[in-house]
Amino acid sequence: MIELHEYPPTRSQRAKWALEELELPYESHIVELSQGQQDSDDYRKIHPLGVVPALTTGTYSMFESVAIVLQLIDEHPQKELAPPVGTAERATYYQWCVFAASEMDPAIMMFFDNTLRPLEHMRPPGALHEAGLAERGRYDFNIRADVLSKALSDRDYLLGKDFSGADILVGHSCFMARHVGLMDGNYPVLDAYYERLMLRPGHRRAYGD
Ligand SMILES: N[C@@H](CCC(=O)N[C@@H](CS)C(=O)NCC(=O)O)C(=O)O
Repeated sequence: MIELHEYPPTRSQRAKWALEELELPYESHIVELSQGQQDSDDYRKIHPLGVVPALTTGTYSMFESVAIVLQLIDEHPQKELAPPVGTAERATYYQWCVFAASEMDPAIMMFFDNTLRPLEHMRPPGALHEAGLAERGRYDFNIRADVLSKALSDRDYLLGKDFSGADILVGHSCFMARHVGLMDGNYPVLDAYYERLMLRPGHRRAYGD
């Protein structure tokens, strides 16, 4: 049985959304981040950084939300959530999957860590919100949101008409950005994109209505 170690609505939602899109049975284990369960010895054996998500199956255990989504999708090619390896479409797919983790998440987290993140949850303990870093996060996010808006201006999904794992990964970054107030109506193409994603039954099952 697949076991998902999660704490909605954090980045563990990516793994959950992929599991729901693929219609795979899984067991959910909530890691109570607000109570410090991520720092327990038992959880650190599953994820040495003490963050979510982590996934365990009968044959392997892994962490990193992007890697988990890519692995689950590759295990179920019949669901067609990724283009074939070696194609031009696969290149675009890889591009956006990595863009989510390496370009969008850091900007959003820099903003969140320096605005809304409760001070008692800051790392290292005692770190404070810094207005300059919040603005840097917003600035970086805006540049990336412009790039994404342009890419989505003529299509429903990142690869065109077909939904893929790239939409799960970038879609969750859009969720995070909306959640922390970085969209604020400034990116109508991205709002429309995310609202389209929200209509998917897999998204509904993962995030709730
Ligand atoms: N790169 C990792 C980031 C994971 C991560 O930082 N998760 C956050 C929630 S979004 C977490 O568990 N934070 C707990 C903490 O910092 O105590 C991934 O995408 O899986």
